[in-house]
Amino acid sequence: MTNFKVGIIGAGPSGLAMLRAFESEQKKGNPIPEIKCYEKQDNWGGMWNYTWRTGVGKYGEPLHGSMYKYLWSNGPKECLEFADYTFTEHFGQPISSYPPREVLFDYIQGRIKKSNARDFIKFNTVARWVDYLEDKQQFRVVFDDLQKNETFEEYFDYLVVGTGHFSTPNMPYFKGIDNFPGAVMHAHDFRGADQFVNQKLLLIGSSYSAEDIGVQCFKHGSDSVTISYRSNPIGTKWPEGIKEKPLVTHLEGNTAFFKDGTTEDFDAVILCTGYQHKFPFLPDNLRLKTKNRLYPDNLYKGVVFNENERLLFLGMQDQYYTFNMFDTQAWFARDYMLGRIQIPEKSLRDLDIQKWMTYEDSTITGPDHVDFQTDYIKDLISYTDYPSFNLDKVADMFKSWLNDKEINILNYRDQVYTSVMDGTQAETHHTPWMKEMDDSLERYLTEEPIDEKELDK
Ligand code: FAD
Ligand code: NA0
Repeated sequence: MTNFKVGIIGAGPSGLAMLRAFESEQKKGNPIPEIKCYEKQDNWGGMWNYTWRTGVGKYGEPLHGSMYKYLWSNGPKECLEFADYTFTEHFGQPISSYPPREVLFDYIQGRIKKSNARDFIKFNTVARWVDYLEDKQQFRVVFDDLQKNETFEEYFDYLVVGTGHFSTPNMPYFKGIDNFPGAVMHAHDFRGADQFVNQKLLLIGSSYSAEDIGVQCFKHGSDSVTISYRSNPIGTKWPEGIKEKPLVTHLEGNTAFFKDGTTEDFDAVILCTGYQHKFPFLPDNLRLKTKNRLYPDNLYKGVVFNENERLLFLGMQDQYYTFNMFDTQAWFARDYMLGRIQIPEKSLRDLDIQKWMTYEDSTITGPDHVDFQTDYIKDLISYTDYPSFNLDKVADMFKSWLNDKEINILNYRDQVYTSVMDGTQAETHHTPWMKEMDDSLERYLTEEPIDEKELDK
């Protein structure tokens, strides 16, 4: 049956994947349900829709964006490529394996612009509250139209939440940080290295944000970067100017004290301490409660909320795979909503979730995590007609990416990979990443290498 109504919250890569999944069904001539997507920003693309703002947006809503200037993909694009829309189809020529943000944003838009997806999206509209009405078996969702400053409500048979989970900072307290005289911010509010040129930086946390913000600030001229870890160091071979230290115990003035008994003075502190899964529009009984992990609890197949099977979540996992994983989830969600995939009763779903969580607990290394997520996607793909692709080869690319970063954190973005979708061999970028200071789409697509002599001046 298709005479039901689906609400999608968020038009980032996950929400757009959901729209695309239904569109591909419609293109086959099959009926689809009534769909409406609500996005609080004024454009689609989620995280990839860069904003200069921090704190709140123009309508006073907590700001979604955590991306910053000079952000280049941190994994090979060949690992995130859509199976039904390749980079070569979009750009008409081979490009490098690690494009900057604007180029990836352009790619995301390319696929969706070919459809009529925009007609289904209401922008500048924030989901405020959701109730599940047992008698009607429907969700009542209260929205605010931010432009008109008006509240309204809609009813849906299924609700798909694609609101991301890298927007609400996890902000731990360190004694003395209140009196630190320099800038203190979370990675969520970092908008580029410019303000940190010639500064001594302390980054707390040891994952992607610390690694990437640290390397970017080093590249753009910070004096020094010290990364302070709680559990494990990142452990790569750092160039002179970047180092890792155990956790900060406290600060006095601009001096940080570390667990190993050392001290160091800093000009600025950036908390790269991760994000919280936060759903202020969902009541307790519908809320996904999880840390950033590969298999969040309570989600059957990583998608269907186990306490209410009409509530679906996309993209809530920690991510090696991104765009193509969101696609496989969206295709699964679509076929489930269309009644093509029957899910088992709750106790059996619990067992399946437990099986995956136990598997995740047995993983230790980066390559283990890659294998885990590869297996997860293979499982999802087996249920739908999402175009299958060579996931083992993608897993191999992820593993060599991990290795490339260990060998040289400053030039891993100069490596090139081959698309498993269409066999296109990526081109070496015209300028080595460490020397390329301009991350615009225009500059990226020019053939001109930078003038090395100019750089040496
Ligand atoms: P998001 O992109 O976060 O989109 C969620 C959308 O939901 C947003 O548009 C938001 O405005 C909307 N929304 C939220 N709440 C509401 C509400 N209440 N009502 C209405 N709308 C709402 N991935 C990669 O593959 N490669 C990278 O190089 C990479 N770099 C990253 C760098 C940073 C700094 C961060 C934080 C993430 C990065 N990622 C990267 C991961 C990134 O999160 C995913 O690529 C992708 O954006 C996730 O898509 P999503 O749609 O699930 O969430
Ligand atoms: P992320 O690095 O922002 O990436 C998000 C980190 O915070 C862990 O190291 C954790 O340590 C540490 N931490 C948490 N609480 C702490 C505390 N109280 N004291 C000290 N350290 C603390 O977050 P996480 O969750 O990976 O790590 C948290 C996403 O952003 C990633 O998916 C990544 O893909 C994306 N991203 C991408 C890019 C680019 O593509 C750049 C930045 C971010 P511990 O002890 O728990 O290990 C370029």
